[in-house]
Amino acid sequence: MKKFETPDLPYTYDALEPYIDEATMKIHHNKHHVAYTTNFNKALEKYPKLTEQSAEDILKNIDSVPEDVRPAVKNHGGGHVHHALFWEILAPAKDSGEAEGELLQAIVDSFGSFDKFKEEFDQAAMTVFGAGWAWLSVADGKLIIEKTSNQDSPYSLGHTPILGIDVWEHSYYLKYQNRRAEFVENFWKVINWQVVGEKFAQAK
Ligand code: MN3
Repeated sequence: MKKFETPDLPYTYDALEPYIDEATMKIHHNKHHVAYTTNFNKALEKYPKLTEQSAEDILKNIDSVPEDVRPAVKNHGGGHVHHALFWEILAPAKDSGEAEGELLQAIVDSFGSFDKFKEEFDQAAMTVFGAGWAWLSVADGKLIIEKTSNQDSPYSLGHTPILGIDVWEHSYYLKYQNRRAEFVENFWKVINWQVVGEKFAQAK
């Protein structure tokens, strides 16, 4: 049976400083993400055939996962997939770049302007109640902003997330405590726009 693995970060733990601190990155990647991956694998042990799909496809087909392990697959599989995406769409501030080309055009088409998109995304990130994520996703070829609770996945809604912000408190509390707005604002400084553009090109 295939075992899913926690991917290495494509940069060092301190690479996103001062916007996302080293201590948070270490715990978030090495403890939280590793725990999601471990528990995802554990949940799949009884049904090894499921692992013939990608982790994303398992979430897309969540309704066909046997009921006894479905909650665990949803929570830990979601945690595994979402964090893998999160590390990928981040980059040191000097390498962040800007949204451009087809992605920028689609953002303007969907939201009116980049600033308007940012405003709506921030609003989504700020209004996730409790633990969850805000996403920029592709749904039926169009860009949408959406929120999910806990590790519920856009994939399970038939959407493809191309950018996401983790607003679980473990994602920012060490550095920002209750100041989620400051974390959300600083998130924009460390987005890997090249990767988001590539994800858009694949998903649209
Ligand atoms: Mn997290």
